[in-house]
Amino acid sequence: MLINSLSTGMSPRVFGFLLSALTTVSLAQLPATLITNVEHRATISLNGPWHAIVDPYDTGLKDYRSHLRSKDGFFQNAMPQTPQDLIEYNFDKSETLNVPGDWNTQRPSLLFYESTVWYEKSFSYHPKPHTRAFLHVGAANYFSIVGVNGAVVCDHEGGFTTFNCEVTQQLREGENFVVIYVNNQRKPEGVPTLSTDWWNYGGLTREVQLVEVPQRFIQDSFIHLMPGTRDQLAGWIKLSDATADQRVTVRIPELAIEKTFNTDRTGLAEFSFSDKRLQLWSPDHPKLYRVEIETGINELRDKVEDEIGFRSIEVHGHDILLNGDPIFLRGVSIHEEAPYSSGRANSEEDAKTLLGWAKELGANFVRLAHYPHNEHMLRMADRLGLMVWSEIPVYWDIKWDNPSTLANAQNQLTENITRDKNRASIVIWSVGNETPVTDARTNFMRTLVKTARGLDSTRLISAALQVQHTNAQHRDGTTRIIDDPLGADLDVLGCNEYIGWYEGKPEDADKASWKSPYNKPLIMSEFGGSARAGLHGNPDVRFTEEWQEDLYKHQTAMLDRIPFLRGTSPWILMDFRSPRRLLPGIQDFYNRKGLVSDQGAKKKAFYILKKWYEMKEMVEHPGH
Ligand code: GCB
Repeated sequence: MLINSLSTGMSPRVFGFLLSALTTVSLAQLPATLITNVEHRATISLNGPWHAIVDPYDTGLKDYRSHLRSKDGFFQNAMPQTPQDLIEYNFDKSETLNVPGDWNTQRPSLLFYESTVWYEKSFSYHPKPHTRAFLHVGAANYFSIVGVNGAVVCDHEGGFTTFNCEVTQQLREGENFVVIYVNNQRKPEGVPTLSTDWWNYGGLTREVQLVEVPQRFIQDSFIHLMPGTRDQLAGWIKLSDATADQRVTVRIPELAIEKTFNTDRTGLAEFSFSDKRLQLWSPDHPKLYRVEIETGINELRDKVEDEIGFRSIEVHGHDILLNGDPIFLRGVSIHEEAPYSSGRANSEEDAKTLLGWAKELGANFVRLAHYPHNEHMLRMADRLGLMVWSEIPVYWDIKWDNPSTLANAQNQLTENITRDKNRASIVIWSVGNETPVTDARTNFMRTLVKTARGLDSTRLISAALQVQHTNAQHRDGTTRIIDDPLGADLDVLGCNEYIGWYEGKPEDADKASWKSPYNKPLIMSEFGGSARAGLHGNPDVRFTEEWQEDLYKHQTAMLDRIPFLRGTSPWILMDFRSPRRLLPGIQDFYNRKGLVSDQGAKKKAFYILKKWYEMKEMVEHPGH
């Protein structure tokens, strides 16, 4: 959580209360300092090589005996001034790691490393008059502390969300340095907790930049199609200061729209207006408009632009409606893992490859599992016309009773929604995956559902549930019942099932039928099985492409018989690294459930799913 905040001149609680009643996205819980749409701001990149000190004992942070936090630590980036000085670290003489990038795949010795690395980068800077500067970190897994020129400026918990801290006061003319402590130790109370089925990549895994803004700037904005309408836009613009009567202009040049609004005393300008010429965003027509927002004059002038699509997403009984029309979500799940090279994905190129494969599969939907992905993915999904399920890493069995775990999950959810709320592609916020049903868990998850709804009432809320096949309560002969009590709180039911892999044989799907007590759409958010690309044999031999192919044949036939099914996101697009997958010669630390191997080879099951999706599309749009 951030320890640096902008001054609004009002307590965040009061400020939030004033706004929450008014807006579709409530600002009540938005992180006070997060600057959004950084892609379109004036930035100075700090990407590239950073000096890195591997510090498994936290020597640079903690006292050697008490292990309490020491005063200065390596943030000082100290250098001996005389030959007598004793300083037992040296950034300049330390080897570098590339940013953005996980440390695990940059040095063989760090592949399994789970502890601390200190990053240091020196750069020259020229402070500009009337300009504020923020250090912006795309993601640092898992816990990080940021120092600038020896002063600690902020810390952050959560490995997949963006944060920034103001550094205007710390920066100076000429040479400057940033030191960032990053620790990826798994913690029982963390989000995620100790056990995951993905690699615990550590480091500054996304871009690091300095963002320059005027003294008073456009901190955040949201513009969207008003639910229930086809031509009405609504939203708000939030200035960094709580200042009334500031003029804010919204322009959409392609529609010759120019509207001016005034801020209220909290610095917020709310608006709505309609335009009959509006073309809506959809997978078939991923129309984006350039939207400009401007405020202030002279040195207080701030202008940002963005490419934004407008669409509505609703549910009606078992149906999911996109722009008012029923749609089947033909999807696939994706981890944020780089094609061909492994390691964390973080480039436009990676996004193009991964989402390009999804398109080739015939998908109109992707589930970005199990945590918020980098912004390139969302912007690419906007452009390619892929609907997105976005998720936070509330995964398996976390500390449901621990208030700080809940606060942490809420904060990650809030940061996720804050960064991505203007992406038309996102249609679902998911609050977690396969969380075992207990009262404590359901209360925890309900709080997250409320948080998401409070922040954004324009999207659907879901979670990937699990029907415990071993638990007789959820079965009635061969019928599986989606009776998780959390279903009552969700707009869309997500369900993970592994008939034919963890449970029984692929052909068992032929006898399975599904029931739900809820009058809601279901997305089968996971199903699948493992195959090592290139391993062929009989369909009854595990890990062959033929087993996986056969499984997809039986699965798709079963899915066709679920009357309330409105989407699928099988597990998973591409093989990904996992420390839990130990089988030599087959897994070698990879989860092999990919339809595509980590080297880009398409497995046989890819084509089964592709054929099924083509058929689904034909049924939905005959003549397409
Ligand atoms: C699941 C999890 C996913 C795993 C997958 C598997 O149910 O949601 O994170 O990777 O199963 O392969 O076992």
